[in-house]
Amino acid sequence: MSTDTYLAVDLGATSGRVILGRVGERSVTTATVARFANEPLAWPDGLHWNLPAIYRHVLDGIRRAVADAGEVRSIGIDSWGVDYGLVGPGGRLLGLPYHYRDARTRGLAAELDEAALYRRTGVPNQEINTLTQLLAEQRAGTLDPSARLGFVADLLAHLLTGRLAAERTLASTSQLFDPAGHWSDEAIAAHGLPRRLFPDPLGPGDVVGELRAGVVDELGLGAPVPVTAVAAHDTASAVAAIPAAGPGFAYVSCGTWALVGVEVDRPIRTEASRAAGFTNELGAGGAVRYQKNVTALWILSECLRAWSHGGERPDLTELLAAAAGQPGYVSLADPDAPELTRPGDMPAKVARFCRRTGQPVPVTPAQIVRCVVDSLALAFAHYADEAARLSGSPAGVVHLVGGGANNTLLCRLTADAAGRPVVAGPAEATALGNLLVQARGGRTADELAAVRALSAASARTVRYEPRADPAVAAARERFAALLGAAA
Ligand code: LFR
Repeated sequence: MSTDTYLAVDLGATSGRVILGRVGERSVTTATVARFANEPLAWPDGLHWNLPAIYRHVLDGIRRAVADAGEVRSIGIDSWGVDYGLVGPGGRLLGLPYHYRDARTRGLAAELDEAALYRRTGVPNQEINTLTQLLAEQRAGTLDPSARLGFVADLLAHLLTGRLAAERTLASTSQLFDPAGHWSDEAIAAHGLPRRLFPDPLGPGDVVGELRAGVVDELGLGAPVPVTAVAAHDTASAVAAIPAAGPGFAYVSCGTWALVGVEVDRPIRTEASRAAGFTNELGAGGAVRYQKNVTALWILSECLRAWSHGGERPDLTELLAAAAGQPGYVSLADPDAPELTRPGDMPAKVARFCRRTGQPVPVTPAQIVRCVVDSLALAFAHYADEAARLSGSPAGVVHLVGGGANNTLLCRLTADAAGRPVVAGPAEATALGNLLVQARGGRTADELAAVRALSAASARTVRYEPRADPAVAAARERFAALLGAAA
């Protein structure tokens, strides 16, 4: 049986990976060839991504992968959404991309006409959106009129091939793209942004180009390798690899963020949907990811950072075991309360949230972790139900993919809170989706079904059945009442 080798470059907000996939008729095996930290740079003008360092790691990863595998059929790149860099004439990079948590967008999203934007783009106002970031640059006078914009994965593809395009799943995170599949000229014009900023879109499964001669030489490759556009938004790649045989599921793609939703055929741009904060982002196979962005494991990593001493981080597995021994649903927090979405002393902020909302104040690390994990599980259940209700799609099971699938306490509590089974895994869904879209395509529903079948045949999953817990219903009500309990 023949196998083909593909390479996935998977760029996350805290780390990047280069993963080699050997794809056969009925299974896929993966091997990580490089893993590196993605550390932002706090520069005088704000928080940036260290794109040159990422590029260097990606080149080293490709070199190592080709040395290991002998031959690679294609390379696919995915990254987190919304952030972009600007490319000037001749392909010159105009500065480093900003980080979506940079403070320059504070308060700006609230000034936008959300109802009109939602009708055009299916995306509600969020400070992190590309649109908000571009408006901050426009006001600061730093938006070069000759520039074109490249989302992070598209920028890397540009550096490798010389071609700058806008992959649709990434573009759909911007609040400037019509989920029908093209840039929204109205949204762009309404904000006085230059139309030439926005490169032509292409979709999962299209070829971006071949590695340019300079890269082929530098890496000492025998021949150029094609770069394929995958579902370049990391969440879209993760959702593509959900090991489901058919429709009828909700999903949680859980890492730094959790994206909680359902897949639908066409965007839902109703007022009720806007009020509930759901986005319509594009997926592989022409699907629309109807989902809510929830701040997720980042809250726990910020807690660990605050509890670190002399560079030593406490062990998360131990903390989760201690949290599992704590009583549940004592204190709950809205993971999207503004203070919990910003860096800095997270345990104190969680405690402050509980005090402000009249709940017992968690003190020990185990109590704080329990509060966070209870709250995330309740958030996942709440938004999975909302997604099913607002879209009219049944959601019999919840597929939980991404790093959160390794968190047993979180998966178990999500099943209890949702009152339906959670199928957890694969944890490496993003890299798998990236590899499988290269191998099986990402344009049609049939290609997406083939990607999912292969993922289901290869991925390790754990099924959590909901336990009857009489405390769940009251906890769900308390959680819902906390949403929007702003400072
Ligand atoms: C997840 C993700 C989310 C996006 C956030 C910021 O990694 O891509 O989908 O909302 O990061 O880009």
